[in-house]
Amino acid sequence: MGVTGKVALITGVTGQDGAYLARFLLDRGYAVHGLRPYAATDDCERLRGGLLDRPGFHLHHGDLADSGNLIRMLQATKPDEIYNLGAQSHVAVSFDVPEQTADVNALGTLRLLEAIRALNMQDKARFYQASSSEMFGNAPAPQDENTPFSPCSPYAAAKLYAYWITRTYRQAYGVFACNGILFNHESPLRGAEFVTRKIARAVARGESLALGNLDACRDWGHARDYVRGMWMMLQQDAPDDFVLATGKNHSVRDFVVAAFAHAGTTVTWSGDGLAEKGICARSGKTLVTVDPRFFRPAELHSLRGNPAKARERLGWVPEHTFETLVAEMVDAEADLMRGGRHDVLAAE
Ligand code: NAP
Ligand code: G4F
Repeated sequence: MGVTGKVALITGVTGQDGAYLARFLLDRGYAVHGLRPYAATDDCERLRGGLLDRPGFHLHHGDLADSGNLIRMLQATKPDEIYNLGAQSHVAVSFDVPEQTADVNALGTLRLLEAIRALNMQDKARFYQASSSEMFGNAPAPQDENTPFSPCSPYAAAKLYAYWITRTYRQAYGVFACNGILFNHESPLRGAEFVTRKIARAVARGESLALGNLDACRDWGHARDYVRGMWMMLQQDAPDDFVLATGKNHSVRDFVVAAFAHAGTTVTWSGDGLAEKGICARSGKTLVTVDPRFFRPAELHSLRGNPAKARERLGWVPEHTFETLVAEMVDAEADLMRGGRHDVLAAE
């Protein structure tokens, strides 16, 4: 038991947000139990550099596809706060594995909520659901808590089920359950197949990049700010749903330009569509090409959130900007190249 006397359970603790949230809660005196699905290869990279050995941190095998396991984990850990971050979180991959995505992201959430109900824990355990701005689909920006949902990927459809079942258990059974509708948030711990990390890595290594849709716009914030917002939601007097976003968006092309600029390279663009190229202004070398393999069967063109409710009700304000995020990601990749590590315990 930590100094606060509180216990948290995090599904998906080995992911980007899981690592930042575990650190955030441990710093506040929580005992943290993290669930990770079994993996044949090393899945604890993000937890190294201090978290794994930290007193109060406990790692368990746990899977959102296994109801019995979830029930036993709740019984064993008796959490005050449950953060359901576990998911198949890659939108493009969800078109390849839609059934598995639905099983984990949608039914997994139901299984966890049912476990709370079956154990009669609704008066003790508060529940956070990792909902997503993907649920808005191509609804016009800015999107907020009142924007109608219009999912356009198997990932978003599964997350929408999880969003509604979370609200249902709040209304029907009195679970203190909150949806955080989070816009894209990144960090040096972002998975390597997401576009920001892919760009940062190529820039730091001096490699050329093949990308998909350069025009897509996202509201990119920093994961460190967003895990703080998750926690704030569960400290309120009453459960509710909140958008977390920066309120500004940029295109993938903007991210490329900013990342190269941070490394001292100016990119100019030539050509259209599949023939578009990003070129080094100084050397004329091709740095970026467009590869249709990275296009999606359905694309979400522009996300930009309105975080007014979170600002007014939670007092949540992001501390990182687009520019500091890009710089941190490129610098972290450069450190990695020199033999350093992405460290969740790194200075804030
Ligand atoms: P992430 O890095 O992909 O982490 C997801 C975690 O879920 C990983 O630890 C993964 O483990 C785990 N997981 C996968 N299948 C599981 C299963 N069957 N049972 C239990 N855990 C499972 O994602 P993230 O960026 O940290 O995002 C955290 C959550 O927020 C996700 O639910 C995501 O969909 C949601 N979200 C993210 C963003 C964002 O911009 N980052 C925005 C909105 C919502 P393995 O790695 O071992 O598979
Ligand atoms: O980095 P992405 O793969 O993130 P995406 O699809 O926006 O999803 C992330 O944010 C969601 C919140 O809105 C989360 F719910 C979800 O779990 C995940 O964390 O792609 C961002 C944009 C897309 O429009 C994509 O088409 O970048 C475009 N893109 C262009 N080239 C690319 C690439 N995306 C990837 N992954 N790889 C490319 O080469």
